[in-house]
Amino acid sequence: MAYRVKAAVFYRPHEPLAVEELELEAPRQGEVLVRVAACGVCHSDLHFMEGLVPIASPSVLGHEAAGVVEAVGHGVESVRPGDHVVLSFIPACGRCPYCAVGRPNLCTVANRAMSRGTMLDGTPRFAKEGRPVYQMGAIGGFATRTVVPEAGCVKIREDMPLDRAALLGCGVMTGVGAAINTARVQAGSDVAVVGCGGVGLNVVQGAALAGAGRIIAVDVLPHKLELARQFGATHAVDASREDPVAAVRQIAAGGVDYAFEVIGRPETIRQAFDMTRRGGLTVVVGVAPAGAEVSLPAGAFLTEKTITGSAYGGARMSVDVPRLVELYLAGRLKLDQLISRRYPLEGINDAFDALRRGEVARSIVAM
Ligand code: COD
Ligand code: ZN
Repeated sequence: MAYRVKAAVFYRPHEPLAVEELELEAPRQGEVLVRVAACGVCHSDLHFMEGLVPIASPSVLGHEAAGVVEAVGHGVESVRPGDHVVLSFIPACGRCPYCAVGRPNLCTVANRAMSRGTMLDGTPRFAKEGRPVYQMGAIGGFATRTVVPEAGCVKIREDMPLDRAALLGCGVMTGVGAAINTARVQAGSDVAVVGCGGVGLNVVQGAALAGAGRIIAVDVLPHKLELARQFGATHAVDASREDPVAAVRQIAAGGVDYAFEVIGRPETIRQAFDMTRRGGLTVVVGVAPAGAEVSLPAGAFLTEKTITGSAYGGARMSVDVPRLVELYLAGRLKLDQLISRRYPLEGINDAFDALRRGEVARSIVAM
């Protein structure tokens, strides 16, 4: 059986998304049909729309979604119709060498599906007049319904509001996870976060949850710095007015223990490295445009600095998402304050314009 759905489709860079009807195939073995409740608008979607990162086309964008299971394919055991789920854009296989060593965010099988925009078998479930339409992150969340791998579904409590749960699927997991899982920020340590957008604000709140001492927010927009304070930043540096490296080094004598880059630009990656103190850790969350390179001062390695990437906040989704839900319901994780605006699916291009102009922390598309 095929379903008719409404979805926002990417055809080529520098063009608005087309909101149109698509066919959606029923879930195959090991797959799940989900009615999407909400999908967050992330800068990574915009990277594709701006042609900075290649993606299969046509493609339904959206990788920060939550919804309700409507049907399951053969062999699906972990969820059933009616379950509330957060979707993961890395549906880890559980068997590859990365999964086996406890690093499911690096899963070979899931990352291949993610970069192709397909299910784990290499094909997408959306189609337009019989021709395949790909699914960003094996999700394609800007749609009224989608089909995802069972491993991409994380069941959550039904009293968790689905629009806020959607944010756990990317921005919150990527940001909080970078602080807690990747960096393992120590209580009392000094942290700098370069770029306080939807993901960076979550690095700030992850550092606060971990008990960091100074948390220095760096951005070029004063209202982002103001938001960062609400998420736990103790200091703010406006990089459009002063040299962020000198400012951070002055606030945290000689630099911070952990500096996070959450934009995806070679210059800001270098700034994050330079504001990291001797023996400290630089964590790169942002992904720079294809082909970009970063240069680092070779002498700095004598100071035992470490630089690492962080993919999906080092997520182990089945463990981390329920934990984040509990923190939210206990009033310890800020999600309501992240949602600056809500749009209907038809308004999705306005949501991307607002993100481009830096007006929002996060917008969500509510189906
Ligand atoms: N100095 C300081 N801050 C800056 C500068 C600068 N030179 N330039 C821009 N900023 C600020 C902006 O004002 C804004 O507040 C922030 O940086 C960026 O925030 P957003 O809201 O536009 O972007 P996010 O938070 O939605 O996304 C950031 C990512 C790093 C996740 C994204 O851009 C990215 O690199 N994605 C690729 C990585 C990826 O695919 N991850 C998996 C899915 S997210
Ligand atoms: Zn994202």
